[in-house]
Amino acid sequence: RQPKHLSDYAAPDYLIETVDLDFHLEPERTIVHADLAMRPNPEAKAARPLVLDGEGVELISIAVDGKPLQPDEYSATETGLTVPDVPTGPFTLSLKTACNPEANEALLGLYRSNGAFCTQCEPEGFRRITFFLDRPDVLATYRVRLEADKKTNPVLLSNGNPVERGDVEGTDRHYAVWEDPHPKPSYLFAAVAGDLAKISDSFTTQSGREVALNIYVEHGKEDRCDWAMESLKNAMKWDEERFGREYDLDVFNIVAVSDFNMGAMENKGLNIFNDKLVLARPDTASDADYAAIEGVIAHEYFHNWTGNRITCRDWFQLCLKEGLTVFRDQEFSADLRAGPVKRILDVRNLKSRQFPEDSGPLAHPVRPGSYIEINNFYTATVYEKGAELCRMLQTMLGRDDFRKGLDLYFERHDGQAVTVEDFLAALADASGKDLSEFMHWYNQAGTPELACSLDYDQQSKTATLNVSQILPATPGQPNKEPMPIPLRIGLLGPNGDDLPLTLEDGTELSDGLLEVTEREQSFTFTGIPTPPTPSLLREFSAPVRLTQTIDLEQIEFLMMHDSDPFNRWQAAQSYAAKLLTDAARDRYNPEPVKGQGASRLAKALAVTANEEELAYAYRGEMLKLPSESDIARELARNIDTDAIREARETLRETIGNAIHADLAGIYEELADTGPYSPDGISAGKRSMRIAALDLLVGSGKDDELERAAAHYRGATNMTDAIYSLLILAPHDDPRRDEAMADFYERWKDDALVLDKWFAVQARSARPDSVEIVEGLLSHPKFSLKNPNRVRALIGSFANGNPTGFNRKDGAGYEFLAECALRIDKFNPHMAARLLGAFESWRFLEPNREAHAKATLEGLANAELSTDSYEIVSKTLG
Ligand code: B3K
Ligand code: ZN
Repeated sequence: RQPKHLSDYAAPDYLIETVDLDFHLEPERTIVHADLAMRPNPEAKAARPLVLDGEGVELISIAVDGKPLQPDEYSATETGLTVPDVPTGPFTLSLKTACNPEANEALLGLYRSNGAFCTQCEPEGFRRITFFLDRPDVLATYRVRLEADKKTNPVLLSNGNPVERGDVEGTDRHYAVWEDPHPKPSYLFAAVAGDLAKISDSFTTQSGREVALNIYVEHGKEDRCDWAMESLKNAMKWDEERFGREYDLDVFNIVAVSDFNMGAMENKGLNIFNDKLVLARPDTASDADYAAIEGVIAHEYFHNWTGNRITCRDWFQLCLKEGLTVFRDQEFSADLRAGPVKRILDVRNLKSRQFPEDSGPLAHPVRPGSYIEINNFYTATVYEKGAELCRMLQTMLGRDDFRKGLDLYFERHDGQAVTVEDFLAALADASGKDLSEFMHWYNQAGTPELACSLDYDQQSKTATLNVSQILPATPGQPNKEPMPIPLRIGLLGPNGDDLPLTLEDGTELSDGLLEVTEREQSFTFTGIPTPPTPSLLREFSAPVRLTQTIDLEQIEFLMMHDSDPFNRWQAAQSYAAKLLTDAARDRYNPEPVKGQGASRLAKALAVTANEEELAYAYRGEMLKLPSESDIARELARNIDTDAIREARETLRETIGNAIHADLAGIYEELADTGPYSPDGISAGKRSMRIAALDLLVGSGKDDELERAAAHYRGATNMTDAIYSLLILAPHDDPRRDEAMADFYERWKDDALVLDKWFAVQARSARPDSVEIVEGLLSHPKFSLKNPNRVRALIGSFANGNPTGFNRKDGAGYEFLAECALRIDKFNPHMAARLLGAFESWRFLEPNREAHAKATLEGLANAELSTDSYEIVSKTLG
């Protein structure tokens, strides 16, 4: 349980040039022969013993250059293999090992999902397959032979291109050989064997390479693959056009499995997916599912260049591939769909998942300086904040220079394992911009606060924007250096138009982009005839918390006029958040969410919702109130989740009644969306209509609850079905029970859809939520062993039901702790993830805080895996 430190990085003592693997696949005892062509690393200091990583691997035999080693010539343990004496030049290490896929419930290394063999190696799973230098800076080419029973495993897949296949004479077995010409680290290794169905297509790259595309799924799911295939082809084309990146093998295979710890994995030429992120049919997947599939298919594909061709030197550099690849998939989705709406969704996601992490006990830099268990660092900070850093770089360099910088990065480092410094050096060299200060963004944790105020001077007709950056202390980092912050702004004149921005020195800011570099800085704009309304942090140009002296009237003005769609939406959110926090602070006070401010907000929302030039999806976002966790974050301290909910429900009621006619009009007008299509416009209509329905039901009128019930009954696609079910779920009403039962009956044998049924109940805010969720643990369809089901029930409860999880009596905390302890015994990775839900416990009101603390202390005294130990001990602080 000792932390590892970035500052201790040392190059590997040995290198592996080629890897030859031969798998004899058997569910309970798989034998692996590995021939590793090795040599001492010329960059390493002195000759040292060869130490390979291993975890739970049984060593059967070992030889060096064909000569078997005697037991006193090596030592094999639970955690590795040491050979004190190896040749000083190149040599071949041959290993014969065994592992048990069937018993592998951690789902790392080689395991079984629904009767198929599959693998998950990132970050350190390969060492569960054989002994190896299981670190990302050891790159080798692989040749893999898979042999298995032919009847139960007609499909045999690994990385790279297929080179040979045939029957093993005189047996029921067959084999396939795969070769991957691109050197890769072990974490990108993958193998799959099983009885799977496939759908195929092809793609011709810009240079004319014909690539065979296959998606493998469990039998019976072939009719749910079209969207993933279309998304893949779109991603391949987009990466050529936007970043000049072409695919580099003859085949690209995707396999969807039902037991998977996370979303998907970018193994070279053989992406393995959680089936949730592949399978979609209009009646089984919602618009959000379709969008997620599109985004993740693209994300994993984009890794082929950002992650695979150029990989990370060590796991501290994880953001190098993840932040950049998330940025790329965000840009892809924004280009395919309404861009501003995608930005809104991404920022909302960042604020709801990354901001709390960055302000809590688990805060860490985008490039962490230390970790105990690297699996705990696949975080919103590394991914989503990491993506924001790439976005800021693009903003500051401009799109063209950013592209040039990436081109140089690919040219310089293809085939290498590199660092964040290498990435920034390429961008700096290509653009001529000094990026040395930007490194602080990677090394300093915490969300900067950008405190802004605008002074207007009537005499000189100037407006001065005063900015200070406040860098909060985070664990282990009390003091911080100022960072370069791209701040995009506009100043609105009295009619709502943007005023020209001229700085004192005469510089015209055509794009409104300022660069804040100091702790305190002022920018003076000349020729401003009357006091302007500032629109700051347009497009959310930096991942900061903006605070400014601005009154409700100005916010309302921005809500009506801001030419920046992001800030226009942000204004509506800020307005609502102000009312909601005023109502929920200290003790619940209904005035702000019932009074004049609330009616003004309602009217402004109605105006925007009726603006036909705006995209449906955008208007839908406008109609969504800040979530309960958004409000909690705004309050920042002394959080009472019941008061927050009451405030939000009251505002929903006020708005639902105040603009009832507008909402009902929208609802009716958008009734006919035609046959289902996942495209942005159709999805936008559904989203806007459901947002209107949500507010209508919020009005509290029985007619409106009936409307929601009818919506459910009339649904012809999963989007309409699941959102109306969500709206009905908290109500004590026979129509709710009916809908819930109907959904169950219809989908009880479809795992992915049934997950939604579990999730809806887990998320629904009711006084008895804890008991409901506890009861569902014993439902015959529930299993702790399937990660999707665990996330659907336990994860949705802990992260999507703030009042239930934070119930006053502490029962929600106890429930989560018990579940996590049970799961920790066999899948530590999953358990540690769930425990992340405690990250904001210190901001709760004293009574809840005490309950959470007691639960965490109980956990700390239990027997925990390293994964969970790291989360619990750091959370307690
Ligand atoms: N690189 C994988 C994540 C691996 C997570 C390991 N705990 C998927 C992705 O980010 O694309
Ligand atoms: Zn990724």
